[in-house]
Formats: sequence, C-alpha cells, structure tokens
Amino acid sequence: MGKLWVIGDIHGFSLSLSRLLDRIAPEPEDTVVTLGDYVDRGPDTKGVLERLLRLQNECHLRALRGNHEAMLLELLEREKQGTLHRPLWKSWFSKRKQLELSDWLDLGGRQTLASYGLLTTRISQIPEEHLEFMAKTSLYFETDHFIFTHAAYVAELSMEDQPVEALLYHRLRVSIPGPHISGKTVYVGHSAQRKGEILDKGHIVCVDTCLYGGGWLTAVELTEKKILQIDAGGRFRG
Ligand SMILES: [Mn+2]
Repeated sequence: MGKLWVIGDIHGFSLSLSRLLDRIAPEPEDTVVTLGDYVDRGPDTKGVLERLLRLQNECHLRALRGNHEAMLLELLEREKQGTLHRPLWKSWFSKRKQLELSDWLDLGGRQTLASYGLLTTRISQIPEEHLEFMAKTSLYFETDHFIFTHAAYVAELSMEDQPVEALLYHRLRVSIPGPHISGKTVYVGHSAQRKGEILDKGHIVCVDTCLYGGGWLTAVELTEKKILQIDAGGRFRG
C-alpha cells in the first residue's frame, strides 16, 4: 500500500508547495490529500493550481474544497448570471449575510486575480482548467481509519449528512467537536494555528499552521507519522 499524506492550507504560496512536494516525492501508488484553501492571500494562486494539476498525474490526489474555493465558485456563478455587481437583497432573518464581492477581495481575492494578471474583477477569465479543478473538489474524503475535511464536522452525523457550514467554515476556536461517530481521526485545516504548531486533540488534528501569517505549510504522512513543515520563504524546519 502507498503512503498517505495530508497537506494543510496553501493560500497562494506556490514556492512552499512545490518545494514541499519535491521533498515528499510522491510515488504513483501514494495518496496526497490537500485540505483546501489553495487560493487567495499569498502571491501565486496561479502557480499553486498549476502545480496541483500536475500532481494529479504523479499520484492519487484527493483535492478537498476550502471556504476560499467555495467563495470564488459562488462569485463566479453570480458573475456568469450577471448579478455579481448588483446590490444583493439581504435577509433580515438570516444570520449569515450574503457573500459580497468586496468580502472576497479583502480576504485575498485581490491577490488571486493579480496572480492571473487580471486588473478587473473577471473571475471567469481565470483559465478554465483551474476553475474546473476547483469545481471538482470534494467536501470530504474518508478512508478506513481517517476522515479529511476543510474545517470541522458535526460529531453525531455521518459524513454524507454533514452541513456544508460545518465542513467549510466552522472555527475550532469557537468550539472543538467531540469524536466523530465513525471513531475515525479527522484531519482538518482552516483554523490557523498562529504559533505554527499542529493542534492534535487525538480525535481531531488541525494542520493549518498559518503559512500566510508567517507560519508553516504542514504535511503529515499518516502511516509513519512523519511531519514536514516549510515556511513562505521555502525553508524547512525539523
Ligand atoms: Mn479556510
């Protein structure tokens, strides 16, 4: 059986990703799970997606969706419908306000557009292959022993019944879910660990070690529990 690697939130740092993958050197029988948030914030979203597209041909890549891909895809849909720049009706009954274009731009969407040389907000100008890659990402991936998803989960629900809000948006600093009913260990990203250390609660492990905030991009190999960490400048530690 091949090795099983999980990689945390990349956020546009293509140099870190490509050096990390050089070190991992995945074999065709290996599986690499990427936990989402490939885009936004960092300098080279375009380079990250190009590298992930190539990685698909080198090993089994299980690319999960992050909230940042979800935002981009939602805005792309509205752009196609011609409703992107129109003021949106906001429900007084809904706690979560509808996503605005400016929200995404402020959360790093500007850097994503810039990496493609786009000076105006035309998400549909991002290469089709890259948009398709994002559209095909999964909300979770489950093996015999592990579950992988971007943010969190509801402990008492099976994976197919999970609300998207929990999988993509829930912050662990708000609350850490109990053990999942499957008994499997769940690997997540999303909740940036500002001290750069993996958060390991046993039943849930967060490997978003805050690369964009001066921390690390983390990869863990799950059969041998090998950890690799690289910073935005391409330096490894450990
Ligand atoms: Mn996220």
